[in-house]
Amino acid sequence: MKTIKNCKLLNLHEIGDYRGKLIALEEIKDYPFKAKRIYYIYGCENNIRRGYHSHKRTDQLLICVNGSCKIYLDDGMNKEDVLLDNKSIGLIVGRDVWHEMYDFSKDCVLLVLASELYNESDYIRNYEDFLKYLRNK
Ligand code: T46
Repeated sequence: MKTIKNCKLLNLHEIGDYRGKLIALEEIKDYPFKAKRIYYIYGCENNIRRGYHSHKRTDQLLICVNGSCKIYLDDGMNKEDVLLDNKSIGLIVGRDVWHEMYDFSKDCVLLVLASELYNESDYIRNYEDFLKYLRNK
């Protein structure tokens, strides 16, 4: 993965034995914030695109716990598309990163751990406003 500000891929520690696998996520230790909120996205058609926003204060960990999808990231300078198709890989999408989710497989379940409670005023949903916000920071 190229350098996108506030973003990185995490290898999540798998605990496996003959019964199957388990991944445990402890705040700070396994991902770099405390999660106040968890949500998941599923039932998405392959041709839809979600997201189209950045966050002012919220940091998030995205894990595709079933199926696959792609995440488009843009920090105002660099842009990258990341494929999530592995339950033991997490993607940190920090604040100030424009992101879009697309190319969902039918069975995709995208789990998200978020550092803040839901607050619509934390979203920037217009791309020009996003660039302006970054310039004025
Ligand atoms: C993000 C990406 C990865 C709530 O009421 N509570 C919540 O916690 C969330 C996440 C959403 N909502 C409401 C707000 C909207 O009326 O659910 C509706 C759909 O949300 P949105 O259009 O923002 O969904 P996505 O898939 O475009 O974006 C979501 C998250 O909102 C966003 O923070 O980073 O997933």
